[in-house]
Amino acid sequence: MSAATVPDLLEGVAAGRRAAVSQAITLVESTSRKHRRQARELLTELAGDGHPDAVRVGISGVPGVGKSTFIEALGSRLTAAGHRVGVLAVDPSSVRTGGSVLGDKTRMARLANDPRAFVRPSPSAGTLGGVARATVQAMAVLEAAAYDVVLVETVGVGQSEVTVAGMVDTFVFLTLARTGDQLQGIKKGILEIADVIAVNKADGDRQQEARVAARDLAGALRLVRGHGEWAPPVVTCSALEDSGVDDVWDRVAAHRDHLGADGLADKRAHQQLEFTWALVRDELDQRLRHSAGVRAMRDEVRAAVLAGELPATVAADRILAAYDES
Ligand SMILES: Nc1nc2c(ncn2[C@@H]2O[C@H](COP(=O)(O)OP(=O)(O)O)[C@@H](O)[C@H]2O)c(=O)[nH]1
Ligand SMILES: [Mg+2]
Repeated sequence: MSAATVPDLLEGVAAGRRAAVSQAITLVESTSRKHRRQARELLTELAGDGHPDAVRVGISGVPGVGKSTFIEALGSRLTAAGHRVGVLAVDPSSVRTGGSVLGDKTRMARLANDPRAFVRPSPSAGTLGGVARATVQAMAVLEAAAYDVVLVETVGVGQSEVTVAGMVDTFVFLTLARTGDQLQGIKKGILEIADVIAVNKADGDRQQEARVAARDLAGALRLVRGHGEWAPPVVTCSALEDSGVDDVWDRVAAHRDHLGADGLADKRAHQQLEFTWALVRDELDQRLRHSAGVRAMRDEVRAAVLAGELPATVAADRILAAYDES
C-alpha cells in the first residue's frame, strides 16, 4: 500500500483513475487493522453514492466450463456497447493454495487491455468470508468509479456459489451438455439459486447435444421451482465463438425487469442484512482462533476429545468459557 491518503483515493476513484481504483481495491482486500480502518473510512464515503443502476452479475460453473472465456466475450460486447465493465473473481481454492487466479487474466487478455474494463484477479489470501468481504467492497469501489456492470466469476464449489449469489442481482450458471442421469451431477442447490442457465460449448458437433441438454434441464427446473416464481431460462451458447452470449445477456436483462426497481432494491437490502451477519460470524471466527485463552487450552482439549475422555458438548462449553474469559 502506497502512501495515498483516503481522500486522495476517493478523488481518484471518483475520477475513474485506474491506479486509484486498483489501490482502493488493494486497501479493501487488506486484512491489516490499519488498512481495515482506512477501508471503512473509504467505504463510508463511497456508500453515500449508491449505484442502483449498476448491474451485478455472478457467473458460476465448474472449472473448465468456460466462465472466463464467457466473461471475455460478454465483457467485450458490453464495452463495445458503451458500458464500463468490472470483473472480479471469487475463488476459495486460491484461499487454500494461496495462489490467485492468474489464468483468468490471460484468459481475458482482450478485456484486461480494454480501457473500458477493469479485471481484478481473486484476492489471494483469507477465509471465504474474508474474500467475500473484499469482493463486496471491491464492487463498491468499481461502482463508485462508474463501472456500470460488474461481473463476478466464481468456481462451482458449493459455499462460494451461495456466497456470490448473495452479492449479485442476477446469478448465471454455466454448464455443459449433460443428459439424463448426468443431470444428477448438478447439485439441486444450484438450480435453486440460478436465475439464468446457459449450456456452454454449444459449438462444432456439440450443438445438438447442447440443445437437448438445455431442454432436459428446463424440465428438471420446473420440478424445483414453484409456480409464480421467476422461471430461470435455459439457453445454449458458445463463449469461444461468441454465439448466444448476447442471448444470455438479454435473459439477464429480463430477470432484472422481472425484479423491477423495488424488487431489486429490496433484494439488495436483504443481501446487505445477510452480509452484515456473515461479516459478524466471520469476525467472531477469527477472534475465536486468535483468542489467547482458547489457544492456551486447545491442544489439551483436542487430545482429550480424540482420546474419548471429553464429550464434544463439554469440550465446546470449555472452549467458549475460555473465549469469554479472555
Ligand atoms: N469449444 C469450446 N471451448 C470453450 C468454450 N468456452 C471455453 N472453452 C474452452 O474451455 C477451456 C476452459 O475455459 P475457461 O474460460 O478458462 O473456463 P473456466 O475455468 O470456467 O473459467 C479453455 O480451453 C477454453 O478455450 C466454448 O464455448 N466452446
Ligand atoms: Mg476462469
